[in-house]
Amino acid sequence: MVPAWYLAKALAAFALVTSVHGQYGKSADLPLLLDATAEELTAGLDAGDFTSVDLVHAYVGRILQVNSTLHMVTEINPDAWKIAKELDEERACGKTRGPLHGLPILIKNNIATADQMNNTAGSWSLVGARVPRDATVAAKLRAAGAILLGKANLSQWANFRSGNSSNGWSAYGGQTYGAYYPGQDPSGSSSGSGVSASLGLAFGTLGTETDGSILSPSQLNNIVGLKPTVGLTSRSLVIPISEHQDSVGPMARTVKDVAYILQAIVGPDRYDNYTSAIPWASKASNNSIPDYVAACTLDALRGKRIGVPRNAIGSRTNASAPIFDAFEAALGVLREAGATVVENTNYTAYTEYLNSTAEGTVLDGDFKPNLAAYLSQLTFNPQGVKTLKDVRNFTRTFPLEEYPSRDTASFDEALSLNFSNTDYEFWAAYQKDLYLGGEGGLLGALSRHDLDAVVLPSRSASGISAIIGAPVISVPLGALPPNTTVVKNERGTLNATAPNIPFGLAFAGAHWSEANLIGFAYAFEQRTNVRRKVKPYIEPSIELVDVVGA
Ligand SMILES: *[C@@H]1O[C@H](CO)[C@@H](O)[C@H](O)[C@H]1NC(C)=O
Ligand SMILES: *[C@@H]1O[C@H](CO)[C@@H](O)[C@H](O)[C@H]1NC(C)=O
Ligand SMILES: *[C@@H]1O[C@H](CO)[C@@H](O)[C@H](O)[C@H]1NC(C)=O
Ligand SMILES: *[C@@H]1O[C@H](CO)[C@@H](O)[C@H](O)[C@H]1NC(C)=O
Ligand SMILES: *[C@@H]1O[C@H](CO)[C@@H](O)[C@H](O)[C@H]1NC(C)=O
Ligand SMILES: *[C@@H]1O[C@H](CO)[C@@H](O)[C@H](O)[C@H]1NC(C)=O
Ligand SMILES: *[C@@H]1O[C@H](CO)[C@@H](O)[C@H](O)[C@H]1NC(C)=O
Ligand SMILES: *[C@@H]1O[C@H](CO)[C@@H](O)[C@H](O)[C@H]1NC(C)=O
Ligand SMILES: *[C@@H]1O[C@H](CO)[C@@H](O)[C@H](O)[C@H]1NC(C)=O
Ligand SMILES: *[C@@H]1O[C@H](CO)[C@@H](O)[C@H](O)[C@H]1NC(C)=O
Ligand SMILES: *[C@@H]1O[C@H](CO)[C@@H](O)[C@H](O)[C@H]1NC(C)=O
Ligand SMILES: CC(=O)N[C@H]1CO[C@H](CO)[C@@H](O)[C@@H]1O
Repeated sequence: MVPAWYLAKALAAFALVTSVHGQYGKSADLPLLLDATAEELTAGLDAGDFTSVDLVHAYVGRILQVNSTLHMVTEINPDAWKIAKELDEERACGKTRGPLHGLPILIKNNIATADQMNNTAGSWSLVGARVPRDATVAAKLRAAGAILLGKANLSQWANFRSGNSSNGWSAYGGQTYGAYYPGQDPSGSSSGSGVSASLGLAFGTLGTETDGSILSPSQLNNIVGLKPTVGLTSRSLVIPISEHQDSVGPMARTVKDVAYILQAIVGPDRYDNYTSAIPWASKASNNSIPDYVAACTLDALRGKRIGVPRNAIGSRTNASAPIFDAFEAALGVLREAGATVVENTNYTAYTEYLNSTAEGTVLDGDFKPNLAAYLSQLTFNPQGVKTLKDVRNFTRTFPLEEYPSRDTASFDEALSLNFSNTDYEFWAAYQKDLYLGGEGGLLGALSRHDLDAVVLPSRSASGISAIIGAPVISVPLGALPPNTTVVKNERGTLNATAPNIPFGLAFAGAHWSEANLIGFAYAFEQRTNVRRKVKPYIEPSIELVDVVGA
C-alpha cells in the first residue's frame, strides 16, 4: 500500500543528513520522538530547530523501521511532504493556525479523507472507494494545521465482522502487534492508532470507539485515550457501527496532547445531527467551548468526589492481582491530590447489565442502516457494495478476506435481526440501555453520591458508559510484572497476557464532562508518570537529529 519510492525517499533523506547533523550542533536540544509532546515540538518549530517537513521525514522513517514487525500503519499520505512544506511556509510568514500547526497525526483506517488515501475499515471491498469530502474530524484537523500523515490499521470493521478473528487484524492491513512484548495482542479496534501513538510514529492519533475501541488499545499500549460523549465529535464519513454509540476521539502519549487534539475536533456539524446536542454549541450558552487544555491543572482533583463502583470492577485473582494492587495505590494518589474517594458507589443494575442483550440489539439494529448510509455517500464504489448483505457476500467470496477461517458472525447476527433502528423493539432495547447505564449504572451512582466522576481499572470502564454515550478517559497505570504467565488470545495467534503489557486507570463521568475528566487524568498522570517507566521491547531509532538539514 506504499510505493517503493517512499522508502527510497526516506532512506535518501537519512543518508544525506547523518553527514551534516553535527554541524548544526543542535542535536542535544531536539526532542526525542518516543515521548515528544505538542508543546515541545511546537517550541522547536517556532525556534527553527526543525521543520514540519523534518517531522514528516522522521516519523515516516520511524514507521518504516517497525512496520514490517508490527503492521500498525496501512498507508502513508503521499501528500504529507507537500502539506508540511506549505505549513512550514505559513509558519515562516508568522502565520500559525493553532497549537496543532505542522504536527503530523495518524488517523484510524475508518475515517475517510478526500485525498489519495483509502478508507477501508480494513476490507478489500472498499479499497479504491472515493468519498465526496473529508470526514468532518479530518477536515477539522487539517483546518487546525495538523498534517494527516497516514492511516492506522484496525481490527477489521472496527471488530464488527467476526466471532473468531483477532484484535488488530484486517484483511487489507494484516495483523497489528503491540510493542511491549513479542506478538503482543494490540487490543482493538483502534489497534494501529494505539501502537503508533505509543512508539512516537506521529505526534498523536485518532481512534473510534463503540464499546472499548479507544480505551482498550490505549491502556494496553501505554498511552492516554479519550472516548468523548457521543455527539461531541462528528461521525460524518467515518465508517460506522452504531450512531447511538460510535465516537471519534484522540489517542496520544500525554493527557495534554489528548486535550489539544480534542479541542481541534469537537463541535457541531450539519452532517451529524447528534452534534446538535452539544450544550455549549448554542447562542444561549454563548458558544462557550470548554478549554480542554486549560483543564490540565495539577490541582484538578482538589475537593472533587471520585467514586469507586466496586461491583463493576470484577474480583481479584492471581492473574489480575497486579492490576488491583496498582488500582488501590492509585486511589491513594487521588486522595493525596486532594480528592475524596467515595467507596462502594455501586451500580445498582450491574448484574442485570451483565446479563442484558440490549446493547447487541442496538448495535445490530444500527449497523445495517448506518453502514448503508455510509456506502450511499461514496462517489466511487469499485465493488458496488451498497448494503451489509453485499459486504458479507464480498467478505465470504474474496480470498484475501480469509473466510471462513475468520467468520462473519457479527454480520450474520446483524442481518438476522428482523427489525431496524426505527422499530419499537429497537427503541425498547435502547431505553433499557439508558436505564442500565443511567439510573441503574453510572448516572445513578454519580447523583446518589454527589460525585464528579468514578474511577476504575480501564479494562472495566467502557461498557456502562458506551451504552449511554458518556465519556471516559484512560491514562497509564502500570504494566504486568516479569513473572506473568504468557496467555494467548483465543485464536492462538497473539500473546494477550504477558510480562510488561501495560494497563490503565479510567475516569468516567456524565455526558459533556470531558474537561473534568481531562483534569483528573492530568492530575494523576503528572503525579505518577507511569508511561515513562514502562518501556517497549521494540522501538524505532530514527530521530529528528537524523533528518534535520536534509
Ligand atoms: C511495511 O513493511 C513492508 C515490508 O517491509 C513494506 O513493503 C511496506 O511498504 C511497509 N509499509 C509502510 C506503510 O511503510
Ligand atoms: C489506495 O489503494 C490503491 C489500490 O490498492 C493503491 O493503488 C493506492 O496506492 C492506495 N493509496 C495509498 C495512499 O496508499
Ligand atoms: C508469544 O510469546 C511466546 C513466549 O515468549 C513466544 O515464543 C512467541 O513467539 C510469541 N508469539 C508471537 C506471535 O510472537
Ligand atoms: C438531521 O435531521 C433532519 C431532521 O430529522 C433530517 O432531515 C436530516 O437528514 C438529518 N441529517 C443527517 C445528516 O442525518
Ligand atoms: C452569555 O453572555 C451574557 C452576556 O455577557 C451573560 O449575561 C449570560 O449569563 C451568558 N450566558 C451563559 C450561559 O454563560
Ligand atoms: C458494592 O460492591 C462490592 C463488590 O461487589 C460489595 O462488596 C459491597 O458490599 C457493595 N457495597 C454496597 C454498598 O452495595
Ligand atoms: C494463587 O497464587 C497462590 C500463591 O502463589 C497459589 O498458592 C494459589 O494456588 C494460586 N491460585 C490459583 C487459583 O491459581
Ligand atoms: C438473565 O437472563 C436470563 C434469560 O434472559 C433470565 O432468565 C435471568 O433471570 C436473568 N438473570 C438476571 C440476574 O437478570
Ligand atoms: C459476491 O461477491 C463476488 C465478489 O467477491 C461477486 O463476484 C458476486 O457477484 C457477488 N454476488 C452477489 C450475489 O452479490
Ligand atoms: C472460525 O469460525 C468458523 C465458523 O464460524 C469456522 O469455520 C472456522 O474454522 C473458525 N476459524 C478458526 C481458525 O477456528
Ligand atoms: C510474581 O511475583 C510476585 C512478587 O514477587 C508474587 O507476589 C506473585 O505471586 C508472583 N506471581 C506469579 C503468577 O507467580
Ligand atoms: C502497508 C503495509 O504495511 N502493509 C503490511 C501489513 O501487514 C502485512 C502482513 O500482515 C504486510 O504484508 C503488509 O506489507
